Amino acid sequence: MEQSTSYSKPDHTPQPVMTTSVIQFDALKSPASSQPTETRWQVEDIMALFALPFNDLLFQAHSVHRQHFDPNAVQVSTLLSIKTGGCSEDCGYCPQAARYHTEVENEPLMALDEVLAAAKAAKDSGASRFCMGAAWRGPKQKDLEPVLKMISEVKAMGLQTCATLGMLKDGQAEQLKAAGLDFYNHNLDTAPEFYGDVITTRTYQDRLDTLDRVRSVAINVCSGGIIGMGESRAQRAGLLAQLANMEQPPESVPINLLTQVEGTPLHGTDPLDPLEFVRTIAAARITMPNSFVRLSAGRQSMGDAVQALCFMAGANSIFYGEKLLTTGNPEVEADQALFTKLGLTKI
Ligand code: SAM
Ligand code: DTB
Ligand code: SF4
Repeated sequence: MEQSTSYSKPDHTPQPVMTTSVIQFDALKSPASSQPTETRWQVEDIMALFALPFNDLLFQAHSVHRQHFDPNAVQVSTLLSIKTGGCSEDCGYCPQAARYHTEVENEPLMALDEVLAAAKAAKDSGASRFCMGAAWRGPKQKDLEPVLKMISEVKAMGLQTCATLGMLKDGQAEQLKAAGLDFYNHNLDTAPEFYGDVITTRTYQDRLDTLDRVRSVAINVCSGGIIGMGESRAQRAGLLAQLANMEQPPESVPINLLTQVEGTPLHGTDPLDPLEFVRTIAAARITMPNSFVRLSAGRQSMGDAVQALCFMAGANSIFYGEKLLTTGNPEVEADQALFTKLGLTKI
């Protein structure tokens, strides 16, 4: 296919350093930026993928998937909302924004022992990564300190650690790294042109700046978006182009289907055709062949057949456990039955 020839695999091979000093290469190399530095994928190329006959798109995506990953292995992460509700931001999809009237209450930061109990339960059910989410615009220093302790203790239990705490300021990524954080989740959410229709209290550039801070300390980047917010297909392609054209695309790309919550501005949006969601997963797989593509929010409304198509299209990660942050997710037993039916194993 033409599209696959336009993709050039990023070369991460360290180049020789012309110095006799003891400084290591990594200390000299500037960190990969989240700003697009070259256009590996034009939005039109991605639109052309979306426009392929469904079988051709899935075949291409599945072929790319097999070249880069075990097609029957799915990474499983469990989410915990360590600080729920009362958020100052105006993200139009989010039940945790204080300004919208939803059933979510403003709760204080969870205690360390409760977080560790949830992490142990996640590990016992087979999760390999534990992701802690907070309904903040960004962490204040007094908030960050107890979270650093949670990260180091969860890591000591033998789980990979992930956090999603909002925008980071200078010095905060360094503290997270020192605590043992493996992944930071911060989504671009949508294409730059549609972003202002959904969120006004922080900019696209703010998000890219946070991703740069995460990259600069060598924490793995987890960044994706939400599909089904009323964006156009070109805007879905635009989100993928932003992610795929990063100097180093995210290691993990969550693709969320909007979970519509009563009281949020996006409640009542026309539901997306599930096959368009599968196409988005396939296009993410083709444009970011080395990334884990996570089939994230929205699985509860999909049923087994649509989820199976997503795995075929190259999704190889899920959130596992009955709850996402404030909304529901399939029961662990249902996921276990699905994995057995599809012959999938957990990473
Ligand atoms: N407050 C932090 C932030 O926004 O960066 C971290 C938590 S926030 C809830 C994490 C992500 O969850 C958002 O960026 C968004 O992509 C996703 N999300 C929130 N509400 C959602 C919904 N109703 N449906 C799908 N995804 C949602
Ligand atoms: C991501 O991309 N999806 C997760 C995680 N990162 C933090 C969150 C989904 C939230 C769905 C709505 C809720 O449960 O509140
Ligand atoms: Fe706050 Fe995050 Fe929800 Fe936006 S997505 S309102 S920043 S919790």
